[in-house]
Amino acid sequence: MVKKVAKDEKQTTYVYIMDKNHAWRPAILEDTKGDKAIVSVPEYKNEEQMRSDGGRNAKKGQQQTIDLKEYPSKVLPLQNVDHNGNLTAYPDMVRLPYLHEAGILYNLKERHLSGKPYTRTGDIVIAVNPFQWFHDLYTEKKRVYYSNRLVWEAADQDPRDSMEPHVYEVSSLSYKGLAFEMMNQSILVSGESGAGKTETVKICMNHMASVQKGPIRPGMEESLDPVVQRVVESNPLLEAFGNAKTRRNDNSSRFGKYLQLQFDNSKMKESSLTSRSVSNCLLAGSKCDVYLLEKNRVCVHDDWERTYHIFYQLLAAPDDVKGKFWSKLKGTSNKSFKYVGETDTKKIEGQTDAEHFQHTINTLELIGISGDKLKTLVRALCITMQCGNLTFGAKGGDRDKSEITSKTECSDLAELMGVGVNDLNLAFTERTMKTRTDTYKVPLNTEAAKDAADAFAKEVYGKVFLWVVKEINAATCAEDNYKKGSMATFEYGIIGLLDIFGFESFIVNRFEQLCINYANEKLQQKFTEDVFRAVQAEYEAEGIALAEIQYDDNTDVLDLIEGRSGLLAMLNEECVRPKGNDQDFVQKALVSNKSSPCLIVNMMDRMSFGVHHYAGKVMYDADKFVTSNQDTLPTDLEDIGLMSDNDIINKKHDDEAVARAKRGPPKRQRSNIVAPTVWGKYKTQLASLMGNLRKTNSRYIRCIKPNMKKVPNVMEHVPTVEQLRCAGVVAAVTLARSAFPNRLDNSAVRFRYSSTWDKNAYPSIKNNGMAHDEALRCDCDAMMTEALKCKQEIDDKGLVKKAFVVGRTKTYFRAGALEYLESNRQTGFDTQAATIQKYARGFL
Ligand code: AD9
Ligand code: MG
Repeated sequence: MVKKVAKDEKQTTYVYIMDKNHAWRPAILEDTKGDKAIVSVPEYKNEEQMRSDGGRNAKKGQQQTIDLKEYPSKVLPLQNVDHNGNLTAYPDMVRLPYLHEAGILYNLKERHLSGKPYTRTGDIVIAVNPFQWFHDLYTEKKRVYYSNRLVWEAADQDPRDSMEPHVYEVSSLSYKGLAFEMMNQSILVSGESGAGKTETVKICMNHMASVQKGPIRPGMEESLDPVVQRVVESNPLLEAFGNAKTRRNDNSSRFGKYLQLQFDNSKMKESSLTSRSVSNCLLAGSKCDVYLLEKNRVCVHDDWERTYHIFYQLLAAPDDVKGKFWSKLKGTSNKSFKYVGETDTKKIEGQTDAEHFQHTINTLELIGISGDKLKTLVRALCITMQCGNLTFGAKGGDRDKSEITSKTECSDLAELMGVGVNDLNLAFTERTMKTRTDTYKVPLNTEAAKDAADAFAKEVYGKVFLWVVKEINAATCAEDNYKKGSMATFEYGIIGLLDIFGFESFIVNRFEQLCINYANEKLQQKFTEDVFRAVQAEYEAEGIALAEIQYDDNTDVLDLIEGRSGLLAMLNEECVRPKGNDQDFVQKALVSNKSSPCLIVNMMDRMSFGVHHYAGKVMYDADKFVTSNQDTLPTDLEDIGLMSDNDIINKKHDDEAVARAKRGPPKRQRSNIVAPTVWGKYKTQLASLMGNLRKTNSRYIRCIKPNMKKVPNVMEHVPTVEQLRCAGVVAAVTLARSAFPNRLDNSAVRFRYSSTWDKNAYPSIKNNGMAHDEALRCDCDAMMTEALKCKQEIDDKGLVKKAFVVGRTKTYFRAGALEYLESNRQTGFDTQAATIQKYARGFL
């Protein structure tokens, strides 16, 4: 509480107070009277002063009285000030003397403004997007430094204590986990749009490709293995097809991605932690699963935004190149195609569209897409763009019927697809209806015909995207490399990198936002499980005292979304009902979930409902939920696609994760299958992703977007705090601080360290009537008390804080303790003389 805060020499107590515009701002505690705190709020000339001063040098400003009973968390003690009264920023926030949201905010801000984008909280790395490249952070020297220290050198304690936090430590530790602990790994990168997820994944991936080279010594030759090159190069290719300029990010990923780096670790079985002179765990390939491409963007985008990069790239190519793919592409520009349109954007990621195109073509060739295959791909892109140029008019003056009025555009499209003009015209302007006994045609009006053209374009682009992903996978996956004979045995371990859209809450939220937020709820559940539940439950089971931890459990929200009568079930039901509609979906969902604490009813609007997500409340507009969820293209459009001579669009491409999740042989008879809904497929994909992630050891990188203007050296408090809350960072820091990072079974402790221990001193020998488990515990406690005496600390109250705790079945070690024991164990084996005890005493 406020009265307990540390006082500086002048006996002034500095605190943080909650403030609407700044989230938290420094203030001076003048007095406390009963439940009231009287604070004065310093006036700052600028943000810079507020950053480091903490209220010491600013003019004393207005006084405020705060009712602490009513707002218990409105005043928080100030922390981290040095003797000059300036804020000190901690690289690892687990060490923050005062731990709260304001402390974390100012700590991150101080580091951000000093050019340090990465901060650690235990094992989680927080990456604040600097919006400027600190090239020094990503040099070969830096990469080698992290991998050598964290992977290749056996350290006697956690070397991170003396290292600046970096995402390279996450990649290094994941590699180490795979190579030396033989456990599959994953790195889960999250954050809102533009926070830096994709860049972070690229940085980690490039690092991983270099860690695998083994310990690097000065003068060692640099070379890029062709497998590594293909894997690294596949990224920009995916971005060309799946990224677009949005308001929030010039290079925004419009799909989710789980990239699995496959390492051949068959040789690792023979090696051990101590033989780290060469790398035996080599990158053998990669495989990528993709989620929810934003197909709408193919047809419409805001004026400020763009459709997918690849279209601009293609249209910026030289005429002679364009002409080789399709003669009519010569002389075209962005404005020749309505879906594309003019753009003010000159460069993306520092390169023009024309430069990007060259790179894209080179990479396509690298993965084997050239010649006719490349032509097929480019022509499929042309088909997509060409659909947008079709215009429709009423047929013979009848407004219920339509025909294509842009005859040239139509014949160009027919030529591109290799179908008849008439067939094409009918596919867009009529709909075939089937009853049990009859098949008949219904004409479409111009609006419906235009919608059909858009739907077809989206379908074609969706197929193009999945085809590109499949081709990349075929060129990079370890299975194929094995077949090609470049691997000795087919056995590999995985490091998965997840780059998936962060939580979204806009003024109007639609079906897509619900899908995205659903994925985030699932990931949050895993984060919660990983960081909180597992440790808490384990400590409880072990009988170890743990400070009460506050965290948001989101199972209620997940029940509301994916439960038996939840939103998903209700929407799917509405999609198969003949007259299913958005409003009925909302009303049914509200009735069947009325007891859910997470559902928000909107009395003013029957088309609206809200969800209390873990990251906050979001109101959804159910307009087009039913159609967005139906993934079936009308048969006329599907058939015209299958009739095309273009090999990308005349086949069905299923998302790999969905395909894998489906059991049994593929069913060909369309009429016998109930079409899966978008959400149904997505749920299957997510379940498969979560299943895969659960088999890995996960590490987390939380990306923060410090300001919405995308400029360097600015941290806006309110959005930053919001992101910290969404990411569960505050709660995670609390936990990491109270947790013990390492643990070993009690039996393993007694076995591993017994060679350096006088067995006659075992408490269990002295009292051999002890039960087995009890004997183990007593022995471990006695051994470790002795062995880790030098690692114990004296806390603020003068009490001894041991470096370990013995639980019912396991011994828990504070940071550095286990590494210390390990290093001494090896010494003990070698010399047969030096005991841990002696070694330890030497330190005292
Ligand atoms: V989205 O959800 O795909 O819209 P991301 O992936 O979170 O988003 P991205 O990685 O694309 O964001 O980063 C956005 C921009 O921030 C980049 O284009 C860079 O200009 C900038 N960025 C991100 N990370 C770094 C970094 N480590 N150093 C410098 C960075 N700039
Ligand atoms: Mg991205």
